[in-house]
Amino acid sequence: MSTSDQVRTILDGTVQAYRSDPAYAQRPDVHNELDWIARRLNQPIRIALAGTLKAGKSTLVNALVGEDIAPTDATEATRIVTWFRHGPTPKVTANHRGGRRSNVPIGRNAVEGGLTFDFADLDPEDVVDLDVEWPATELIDTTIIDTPGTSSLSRDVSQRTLRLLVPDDGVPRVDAVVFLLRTLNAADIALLMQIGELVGGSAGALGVIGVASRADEIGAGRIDAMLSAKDVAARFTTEMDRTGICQAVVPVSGLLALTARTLRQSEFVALEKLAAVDAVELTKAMLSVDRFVREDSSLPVDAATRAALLERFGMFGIRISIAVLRAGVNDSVALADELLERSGLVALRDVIDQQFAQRSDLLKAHTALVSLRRFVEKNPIYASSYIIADIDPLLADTHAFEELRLLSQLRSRPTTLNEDEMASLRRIIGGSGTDAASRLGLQPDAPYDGPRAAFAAAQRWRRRAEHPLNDPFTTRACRAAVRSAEAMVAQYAAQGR
Ligand SMILES: Nc1nc2c(ncn2[C@@H]2O[C@H](COP(=O)(O)OP(=O)(O)OP(=O)(O)O)[C@@H](O)[C@H]2O)c(=O)[nH]1
Ligand SMILES: [Mg+2]
Repeated sequence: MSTSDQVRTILDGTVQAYRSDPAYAQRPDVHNELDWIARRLNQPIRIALAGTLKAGKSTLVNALVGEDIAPTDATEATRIVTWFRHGPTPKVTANHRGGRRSNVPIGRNAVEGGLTFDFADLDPEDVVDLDVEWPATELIDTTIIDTPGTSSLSRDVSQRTLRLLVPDDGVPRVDAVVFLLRTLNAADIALLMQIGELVGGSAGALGVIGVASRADEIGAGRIDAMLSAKDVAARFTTEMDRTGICQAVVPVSGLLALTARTLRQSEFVALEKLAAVDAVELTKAMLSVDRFVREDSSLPVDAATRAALLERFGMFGIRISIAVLRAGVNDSVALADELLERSGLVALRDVIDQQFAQRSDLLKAHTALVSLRRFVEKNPIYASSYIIADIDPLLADTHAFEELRLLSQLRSRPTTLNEDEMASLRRIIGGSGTDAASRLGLQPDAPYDGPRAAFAAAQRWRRRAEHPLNDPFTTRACRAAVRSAEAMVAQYAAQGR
């Protein structure tokens, strides 16, 4: 039986227990809450984007969805938690304190073309969160939550994000978190720890990815900005590794990614004109932002268009586009592909896919178990101890949860594994994808090696687990690798039958 099915069985039993308990039989609130926990198992995975003020969260939401739907202007909307879900037609609803819901008119920002929500009839203080339904394919399997930036200066706004990620009642609202950081300081790390505890419960984080955001700005707009960003991300990774919370850290330029995904033909034409300018002259005109947007510049593109390009691409984006065009790319689709690749979004989506999407049932099952446990503690009945006795072993023994915990902890805790062993261990417990070929490091065209490779891996990790100089954590990690390998041996045997 899969973990999700086991969770459903426990849930069914719990529903029965509360229905037949006289103290709760007439309590619709209690039954609704149970119903809500169960329903979430069948809904898309919920991924929240969180981070410090102006870290680029809303821009990254837009880049991930491929449309300009999360407001990035400085209106009230940026101070409210906003849920982006799939729906047949665009619709924005405000959830008020006390449970009232109201419709929010949607407008287009005249200058940038992005969405704005009309708050004329709303008191932001009274709004708990916003619900945006949007017909984007990216939202079919994933609900994305944009959160207000956290900062020590703006407590009330930070509180809204914390209430979502670290709710007082301990019932998780989201299944996974992408944490954006421009710089790393003690407050960021403290917040990250709090979030990690929420997402994974006290046993360690499940499903947190770090993003070194606005990566194009790191190199001050130079062509090698994204390369420097990789260095910075590597440093971030080391810092974050110490917190033992993130499974991966990726440098991303949300702005470049969004522009690539929504590139306009007129922008392509303007960039082509710039690319045709004499190299020395262009370098001079692009020495600084001020020079580039100057009214009296001799560049063959008018000042307003240059300013618009700057807004959409950033200095780095313009430079890299020109370099790509000069290298012979001559249509807008190819330019968009190249920019998307360089933005880091493709890499981020791969990591989200590996860490979250391939495990979405598990992450949701984990959320349901933690929620149910809190629920039962809060509403005690005679069967409470039996229900908890079903939940706890599942939380502790589900091997896939252990894999996720280890993927985070392996970064922060010392082991006696050498570099090669560490790489292979991370792979076998699913760090590069959860399918057998990724775990065993097999080439896609040599699948027949699978059974033998799985068997050999099980033997190798069993020996490694028994090494006399292992510390307890190393032994635990090696045993997990044995279990992952044995699961594949069993899986291949079942397929061969
Ligand atoms: N150069 C560059 N600018 C970016 C990038 N991402 C966002 N920005 C700019 O940074 C500013 C803030 O971006 P937002 O996406 O609104 O950031 P946020 O984290 O949602 O901000 P708050 O919700 O207000 O905390 C905007 O002017 C964006 O255009 C990026 O990747 N590169
Ligand atoms: Mg925002």
